[in-house]
Amino acid sequence: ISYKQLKVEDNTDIIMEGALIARDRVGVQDFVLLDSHTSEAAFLNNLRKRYQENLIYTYIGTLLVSVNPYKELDIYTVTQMQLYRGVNFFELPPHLYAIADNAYRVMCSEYNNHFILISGESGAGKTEASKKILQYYAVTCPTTEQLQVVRDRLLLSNPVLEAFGNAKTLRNDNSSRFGKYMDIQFDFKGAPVGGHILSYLIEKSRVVHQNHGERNFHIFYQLLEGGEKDLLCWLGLERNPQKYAYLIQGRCAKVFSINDKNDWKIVRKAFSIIDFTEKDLEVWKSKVHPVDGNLLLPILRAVFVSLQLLGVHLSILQEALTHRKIEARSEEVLSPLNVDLAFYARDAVAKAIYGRTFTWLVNKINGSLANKDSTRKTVIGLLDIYGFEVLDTNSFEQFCINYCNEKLQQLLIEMTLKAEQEEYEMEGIEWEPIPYFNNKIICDLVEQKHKGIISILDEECLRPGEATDLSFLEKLEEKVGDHAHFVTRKLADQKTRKSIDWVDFRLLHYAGEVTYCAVGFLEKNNDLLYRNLKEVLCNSKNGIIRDCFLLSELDSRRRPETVATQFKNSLMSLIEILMSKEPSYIRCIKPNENKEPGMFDDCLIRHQVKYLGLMEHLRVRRAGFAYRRKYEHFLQRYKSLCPATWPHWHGPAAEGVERLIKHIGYKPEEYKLGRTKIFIRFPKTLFATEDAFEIRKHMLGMVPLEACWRGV
Ligand code: AOV
Ligand code: MG
Repeated sequence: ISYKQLKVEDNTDIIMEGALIARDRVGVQDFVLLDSHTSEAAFLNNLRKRYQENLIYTYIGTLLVSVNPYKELDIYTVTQMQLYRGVNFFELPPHLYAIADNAYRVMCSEYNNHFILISGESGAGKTEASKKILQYYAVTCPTTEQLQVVRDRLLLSNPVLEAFGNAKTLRNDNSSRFGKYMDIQFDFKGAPVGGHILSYLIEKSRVVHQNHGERNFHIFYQLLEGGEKDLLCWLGLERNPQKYAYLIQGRCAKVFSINDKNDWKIVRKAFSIIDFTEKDLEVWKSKVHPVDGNLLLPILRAVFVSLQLLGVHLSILQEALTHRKIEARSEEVLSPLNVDLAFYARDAVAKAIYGRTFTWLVNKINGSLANKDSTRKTVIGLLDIYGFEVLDTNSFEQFCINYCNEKLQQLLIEMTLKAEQEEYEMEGIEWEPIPYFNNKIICDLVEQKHKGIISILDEECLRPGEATDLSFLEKLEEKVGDHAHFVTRKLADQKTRKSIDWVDFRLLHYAGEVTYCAVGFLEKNNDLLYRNLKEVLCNSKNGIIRDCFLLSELDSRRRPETVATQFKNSLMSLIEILMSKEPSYIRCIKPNENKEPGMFDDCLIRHQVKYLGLMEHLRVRRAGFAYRRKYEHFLQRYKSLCPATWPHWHGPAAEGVERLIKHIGYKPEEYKLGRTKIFIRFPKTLFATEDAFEIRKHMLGMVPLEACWRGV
């Protein structure tokens, strides 16, 4: 089949692998081509038709909409990858690979940085998409034997981070419980030469508590199921997860869709490739002597093993877990903890160790991905973050996760809907404004200095002993009670009919209403680890624990930033990183709540289409232009197509472009000339120009023709 045959024309049938598939059955591959582009019903209809034919990807211009198939599809093979390599965006059926390839090619030709933002609610397919994109680059980018190590490390960083950072939730059996932004660095030849990962707020409360039907992080179950006998013996662990209170609160240690034993093998292999030394791996072994189970009561045995693993003395840890050091008139007094507080202290230690070891792990991976040579590199960033989440009981963690999703939605609005319209205005292109919901108002409600929910929460955290979760709730009512997106029981009657508990507050998020239970907000935001426990960990004999708890922390008298504020700041800097790069977007949709293949739940999907702003996006896109480029870039690329501009054009670039497009015969309805850019309405106009350019390159002896057609 020839390359040309694969070309998909507007509204005509798609010829794919020799088979003619009627458009009626499979819908259109770009929503922009729908006859009735303003109708939500037509939009859903198209999405449904395609989904039923296993066509899970559809474009809105250059944005990719993906619907989770919940089954393995035969579209991620190496052959498929090769097919998409170097091919113009709209010439093949929509795919993640087209998005990945497009970002890559623009990066190589314009030498700029990119990111791919993958968004959607929990279980919609973000993590799978990000892994598949990484695989695509690993397979299709040029590499050398030397660079293969980097490639393997990039790929294998995933199973390690997933083992420690993902867990089974009610929404998703492999739910990301941390946010991840990964830069893949490329050299001037376009070879991946390194990477860097930023991680965001891991949900460490899961270490000590899981809701019904949920699990702790995968790694614990993998270790118990797959860990070698010697290793478990060293760790003083038994295979049966039922023995461990931290692992069975959700009552589902075993999950049908997960093979913990196998996953453990992958993680172990990954560790060796990611350059973990045996010394690092001693996190599992640190001088623990096998414990004779017959000699000790189980509880004492557990304490004994923990002590050795943590590298601390029994008496010191015992005291730290049962007492609190209080400073009174420059004297330190030890005050005993009651049972509840002692449990609290124990949980706080477990959470702190897990959270910080996770950061240590990310740093370690970054060390192994780092490219030390100083030549200039370009990057493609992949953002895969925890999706919007509504549970039966929503706590501080959901508040942070949903706030993060609000921020990403805001970024998307800023960079697409708003930017698109502002650009037309700036460029002097005639334009009918399209209304859309801007969720900035909700972001402000959460993050505004002094007035936002996070500030109010922080203020309450500054009043230890006096403030409670309820006083926080009262402050919220007082300060943001009249905000259109905030509801409490006191205010519920005026704003909503749905009942609400007296400890709850409700936020009307862009993606729907979420009721948060205020209980635990103060404690989780403070994230307090008693000083004497910190001292114990800072003085640990275990190198990794010491790396995680620096002695310098003990000297600092400064109050550490609260969890929410740290998170807010890290998101702000993430947004800054992203804003400086060229974006591509993938919007993932969850088709049903049952994780079931083939089931297209109209109501659920309509809701997502709505809050993701896909209709607005389509309207903007439909009314707009598929492609735009600065005059200088456009002229530089295509100047060989016109005798007046080849080999050099000495006048202003805009005039050069005008001469050029007149020469190649653009019709007036196909383009518009702005102040600094040319705007091209239809992809096919650009394809024709690209084709002419490829042939011209061949004629000029720059490239053999086969390379132009990429071997098809
Ligand atoms: P998420 O990343 O968006 O949720 P995942 O990417 O983990 O969701 O997808 C959830 C599950 O859906 C996966 O474990 C797969 O079983 C299935 N799935 C997703 N995409 C595909 C695909 N392209 N092909 C086949 N199966 C797929 V969260 O991390 O919960 O927000 O925090
Ligand atoms: Mg995920």
